[in-house]
Amino acid sequence: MSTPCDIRSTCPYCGVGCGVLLSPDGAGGLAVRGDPEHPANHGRLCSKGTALGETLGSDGRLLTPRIGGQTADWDTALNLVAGKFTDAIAEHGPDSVAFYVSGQLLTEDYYVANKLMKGFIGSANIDTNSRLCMSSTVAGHKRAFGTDTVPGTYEDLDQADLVVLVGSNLAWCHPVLHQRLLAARQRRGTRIVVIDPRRTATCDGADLHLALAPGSDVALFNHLLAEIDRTGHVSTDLAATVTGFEAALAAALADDVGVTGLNPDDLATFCKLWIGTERVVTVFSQGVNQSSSGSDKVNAILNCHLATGRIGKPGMGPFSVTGQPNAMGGREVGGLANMLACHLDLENTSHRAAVSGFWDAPVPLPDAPGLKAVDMFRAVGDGRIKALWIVHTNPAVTMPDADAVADAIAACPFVVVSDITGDTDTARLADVLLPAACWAEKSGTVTNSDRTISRQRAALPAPGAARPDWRIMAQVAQRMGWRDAFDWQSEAEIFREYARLSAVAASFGRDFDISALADLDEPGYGALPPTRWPVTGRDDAERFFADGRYFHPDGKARMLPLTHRAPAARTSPKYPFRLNTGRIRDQWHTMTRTARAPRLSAHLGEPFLDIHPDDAADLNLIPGALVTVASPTGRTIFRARQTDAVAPGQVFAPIHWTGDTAPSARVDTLIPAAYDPVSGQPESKAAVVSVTPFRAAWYGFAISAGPITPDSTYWARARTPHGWRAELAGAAPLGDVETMARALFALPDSDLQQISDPAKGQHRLAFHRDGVLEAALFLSPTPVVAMRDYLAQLPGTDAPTVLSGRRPGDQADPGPVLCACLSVGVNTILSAVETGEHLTVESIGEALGAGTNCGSCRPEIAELISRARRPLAAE
Ligand SMILES: Nc1nc2c(c(=O)[nH]1)N[C@H]1C(S)=C(S)[C@@H](COP(=O)(O)OP(=O)(O)OC[C@H]3O[C@@H](n4cnc5c(=O)[nH]c(N)nc54)[C@H](O)[C@@H]3O)O[C@H]1N2
Ligand SMILES: Nc1nc2c(c(=O)[nH]1)N[C@H]1C(S)=C(S)[C@@H](COP(=O)(O)OP(=O)(O)OC[C@H]3O[C@@H](n4cnc5c(=O)[nH]c(N)nc54)[C@H](O)[C@@H]3O)O[C@H]1N2
Ligand code: SF4
Ligand SMILES: [Mo]
Repeated sequence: MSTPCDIRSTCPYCGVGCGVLLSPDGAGGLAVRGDPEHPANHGRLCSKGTALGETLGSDGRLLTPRIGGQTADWDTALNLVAGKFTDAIAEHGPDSVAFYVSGQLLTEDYYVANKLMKGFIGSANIDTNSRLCMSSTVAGHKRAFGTDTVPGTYEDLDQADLVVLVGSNLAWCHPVLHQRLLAARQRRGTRIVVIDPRRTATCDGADLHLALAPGSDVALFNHLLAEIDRTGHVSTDLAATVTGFEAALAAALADDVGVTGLNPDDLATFCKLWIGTERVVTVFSQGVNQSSSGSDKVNAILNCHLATGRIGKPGMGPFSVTGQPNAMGGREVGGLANMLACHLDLENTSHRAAVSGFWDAPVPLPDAPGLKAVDMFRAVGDGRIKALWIVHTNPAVTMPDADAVADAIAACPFVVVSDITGDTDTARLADVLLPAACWAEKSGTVTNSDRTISRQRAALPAPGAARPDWRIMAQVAQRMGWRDAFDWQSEAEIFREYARLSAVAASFGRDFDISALADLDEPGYGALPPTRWPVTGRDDAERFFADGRYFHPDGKARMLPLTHRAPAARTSPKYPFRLNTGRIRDQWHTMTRTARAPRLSAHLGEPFLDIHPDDAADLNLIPGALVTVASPTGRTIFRARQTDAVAPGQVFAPIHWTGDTAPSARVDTLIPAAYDPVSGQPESKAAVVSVTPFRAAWYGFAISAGPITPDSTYWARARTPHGWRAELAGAAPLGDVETMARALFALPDSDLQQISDPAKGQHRLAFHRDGVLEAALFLSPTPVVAMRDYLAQLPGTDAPTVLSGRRPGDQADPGPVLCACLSVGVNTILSAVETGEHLTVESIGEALGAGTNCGSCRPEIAELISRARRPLAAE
């Protein structure tokens, strides 16, 4: 139940778009609960949503504008930005400036950015991190349907009999949706197939996991199409609704499913399941999009749904799940360099004329696409872009060839970054930093994966001088001379203008139409409930494509002839491993928010490289070893984790660590800037690398109540409820350990307790003040063995036995945290399993609470139980 002081808003992380209830605690904090009335989550939240309240506070926030590192007032900063952009445009033309924005912006923010660049500056050089995320899906949808229409809804997952997850780790990346799918499976026995080169938490309990060769999805779905035809399952309505079948089938028949590396039995099982199940939803995500053949992968999936007519009906269809909270809204509002607002086309003269007239634009709208992300940063690098504004994204970490991108930003004559913190790898390179209000302080709308528009509502005042992104951009636009066109007083005004523009788009027969919301007054906008578009005020169709009509001029969908292409980078003796990258359960991208919540770092607190045990044996890796990973573009160091979840020859690393958290583990420094020729989306999951043992002269583990500032060759740090923890390693021999430790913790005169065995290279140091532990450091020539999670709790206590590195004998060690919501450790769960009384996930939940909140650790609990029971079964 909500209480009168609850503010309804939307989670600012993933595209599931869960509703949250926020109640300010009066001290700058917020209590956060799931909104039982929101159609996306019905009250549920995942670990990240649950911990939202812990990510707030003015600590670490950017509180004022900064120019060249110095605090400045808003007037000075806005005038400088407006002046520099105006000068660049006057001297070098409109295409000499660029905006790089984000799928995490609110629709109102996005609308302002797009209107300013395309309508008033007159350039299409606005692109967004959605280029790295959704652009292959946009291209695939437009090719097949004529517009970027997502036909799927969450209810389809409730109603399907088979759900195929392609390149999607739904359990970790869309956890609430995954739980919803598992609940449907409980009710109706939904079958689940996972198609992913890697075994993930999503595979747990799936009926089938197809560990296909990286990049081979087109060949797999071509095979399925051929089988659909061979078994006589092509839709009888095909001729009336679809063109291109013959050519698509011919190309499919000519393709070679052998490149998938899948065995014939699994292939047959998959085809039989898919073809034999009318209600099939094929969910896809970054394993599909982030590929040099990403658009073809999307169309290969759409081909199968179009051929069978399994689209536009309950419980079936292709369904691209969006990543960021407003990835979908950004597509609607035209945030990409190759589109206009409201799904109108930049290349279409009448579309341009209509939008130009609506905006009363002072210059002609650009008639060709602007620079897409990779090319944009190349243009920054070679000096074509004179002024760049980066809003709500961290490209120095997340763009492929990230070191080159950072160098390009550093060399650009004028760079503005709008962020909530000045401490990101990108913000550090800016000439001007502008403090943005964050999600809990701003107001606007977002659209989730199933086209539901939800309100984000401000629950807290913005700290310091921070302002909402739309206002900052509108104020710059006004100072560039366009006072009236950017003179909104509220988000609701922007939304109304946008809704009116959608009526213009609808007059061209486009899908995106929210014109019935154009008259929303302030209270109406304030109270807007979650609303799935279209919202035309007429009899809106229940779902798109139910009538077999698509948005190409002839009203028919297109099937495309497709052929498998291998990933752009080829393995070689120098780079023998294929590097896959992706997300972990409890962190969000570059961690500027999630790393502030200690419990979210408890699950996986250090960057890692997953490598198959056979490969690890070939490399003579010891347990806990660090490895150097090199590619043609960069070099990194990761902790190796040996696991058969990855196939031999493949390795996997997470994307989240940065210069601030683990500078030698920025994975995008390894990724080449290869991209899909149609969508421009980079191939973020198929780099080639070498892996070699990192020859550490020493390893270290540190805990501290205050910040830890290492400067060793390798380090990774994370917050804990009691301060910080860090993993360290050095290539050069240790010098004076006391000097090193005092500098590491900035504790020049605390009391030192030390146990050293210099001959063995073992050192343990603890610093106390007035009997209270401030910090401790463990050093060893081999990976440090210590009860890390236990030690991390000690700063701030008297901790008399800290130097033993372990818990006093009579207390059990809970082990690494598995359930982040309720802080339950692996050993605690294992002990419960060993009693023999708790052998199911449910029973563990009843006994320990683990897995009962967000549920996203349930697959890992199940895995623990089955691992612990295996020896028993073998007896
Ligand atoms: N916890 C968490 N959740 C998030 C995010 C986050 O940062 N953290 N970010 C959000 C965002 S922006 C996005 S875009 C989504 C992404 O959500 P997902 O796409 O589900 O996540 P990823 O981990 O990037 O990649 C998914 C899977 O693709 C697989 N894959 C790699 N190559 C191939 C291939 O060639 N074929 C196939 N079929 N699969 C392949 C990988 O092994 C990986 O398991 O997550 C959203 N949710
Ligand atoms: N190798 C590899 N690379 C990838 C991917 C991958 O799977 N593999 N995935 C790609 C994908 S799908 C995505 S979406 C990108 C994500 O990559 P990014 O968008 O670059 O990563 P974020 O950490 O989300 O960056 C958001 C920034 O906005 C700031 N911020 C937070 N709130 C606000 C606000 O309200 N206003 C403003 N102005 N700033 C704010 C944050 O502090 C942070 O610096 O990474 C891509 N890169
Ligand atoms: S699934 Fe988690 S991260 Fe995604 S919107 Fe819901 S609570 Fe937020
Ligand atoms: Mo994304």
